[in-house]
Formats: sequence, C-alpha cells, structure tokens
Amino acid sequence: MFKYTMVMVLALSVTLAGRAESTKDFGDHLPYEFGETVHGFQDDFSGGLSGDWQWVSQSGRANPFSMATLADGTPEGRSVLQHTGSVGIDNNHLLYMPSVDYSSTTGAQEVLMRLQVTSLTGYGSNNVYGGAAVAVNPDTSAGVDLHIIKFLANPNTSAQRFRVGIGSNLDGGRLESQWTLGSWYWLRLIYDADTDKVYAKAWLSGTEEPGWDRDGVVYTSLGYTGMTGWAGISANSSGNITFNVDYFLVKAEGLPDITVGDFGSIPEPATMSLLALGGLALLRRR
Ligand SMILES: [Ca+2]
Repeated sequence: MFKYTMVMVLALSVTLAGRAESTKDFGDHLPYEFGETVHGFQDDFSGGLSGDWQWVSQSGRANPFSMATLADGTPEGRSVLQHTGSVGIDNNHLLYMPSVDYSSTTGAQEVLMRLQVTSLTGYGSNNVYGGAAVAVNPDTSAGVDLHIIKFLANPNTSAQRFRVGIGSNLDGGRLESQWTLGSWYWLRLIYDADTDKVYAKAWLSGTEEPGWDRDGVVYTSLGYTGMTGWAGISANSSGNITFNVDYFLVKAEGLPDITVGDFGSIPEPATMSLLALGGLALLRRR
C-alpha cells in the first residue's frame, strides 16, 4: 500500500509537469472575449489531442493533422496542431465532436482561431487552403469554411487571401486583406442559424481586431438554409500546405461555461517539486 501510494504521487508530478500556454504567447491585442466567460470549448494544443477531435472525411481519406512543437522563442516551444500536405479531394475537416451535442442548437456557432501558413508547394493550378469551419455536416463533411487560401485556379485572383465558402468551389466572398507566409493570423467565423447569415474576418495577430464594417464579410448562405453541424478545422484538397493552429475556440449554446484564455492552473515546475516533496513527507509520517 505504501509503495503503491508513493508511485501515484510520483506519477502525478510527472503528469502535471506539462505546460499550458499563456495568453502572452498569443501576442498583443487579444481578441475581445479573452477573460470573458462563454459557452464554449478552447484548445491550445499543449495537452495533445483529445478524443473529442474527430477526423471526418467525405471519402475516407487519411488525416493530414498531427501534433507539433515549434521552437519559436516561447519558453517551452509552441504547441500546435499541424496540417501537412493535402487530402486529395474536397470537404474534409477535423471536427470538435464532444459527447455534449452542440450541433443542432439554434442561434450562432462561432470559431476563433490563431493560425499561420509556413509552406506551399506542388499546387499546380489548384487552390490551396485550410482554415476554420462551422456547421459542418458529419455525413458529408461539408459546412461553412473560412479559408486562408492561395488562389491558383483563377489567374485574376492569384493571390493569398481569405475566402468564405462551402467546400473549395462555392466562393461566398473574399476579405480585403492578404496574408504572408510565416505570419500569425486570427480567423473569426460565425454562422447564425436563426438568420442564416455568415460573418467572417481575419487579421494579423498582434494588431487590433478590425470592425465588421471594414474587413468583414456578411452574407446569407449560398442557397443553403438551416445548416447544422459541428465546428472545426478545414483541411486542404490539392497541392501541399503546411499550416499550424496555435489556438482554437468554439462558442455555441449547449457547451459548458469556460473562461477564454484560462488554460487551467498547472503549477510551475518549482511548485511541482514542493508538491512531490510534500507528498513524500506525508508518506513518511504514516
Ligand atoms: Ca498552442
């Protein structure tokens, strides 16, 4: 019994040595809801990928997402969800699908995401993209996407832009801003099932969030009404793109209360040593 308990204490100290990220790692001018309590779920990807994230591919293709740690000057590296390559066909997402069903609720479903693209290769004449998604049907993996995209198919739009659409072909609107390799961006995408409107914007991380009047796209969905489904992250169809997702937040009725940007009180390493010693001291007194 004594040995068993001591093993438990040591195992606990190892488990807690993992580091949640700090909002400092996200730069200046955090999005407005940081510090607020919302109905939602957030992931900084510092604790691995939970089983509530599910790969949903319309054609049963392989999952291009994996966990990675970027050595970018943050204290212990930046934990990200990394997309590499492509799926080879449209409509594929990594969706947040917990046991709590927020997919069919009325009202708005919203995703806020911090993302960077680090490489684009082998795309030929295809558009290359990835990004945020809401109201994704798990049977078809089709939903409303806010893509960070490099247009190749249309010579008039051979640029690096943000685009709202349903899948890769239904082009619902483009944001004015362009993006560059290696820079971090915030993406915000909202689908309001009550009004059937989509709102989308993207801006450079470290700068103030723009108002809806300047860079926002607002439109009624393209013949699709009453969409329901799950929120998540869009995967690329053709060519190769490497992009990193540093932070993901979904807000929807039905999800539990969370404080945005509070990743839990994981003790600092020094505190952990004291806790472990305290545990051992307790054992010795038995
Ligand atoms: Ca992260």
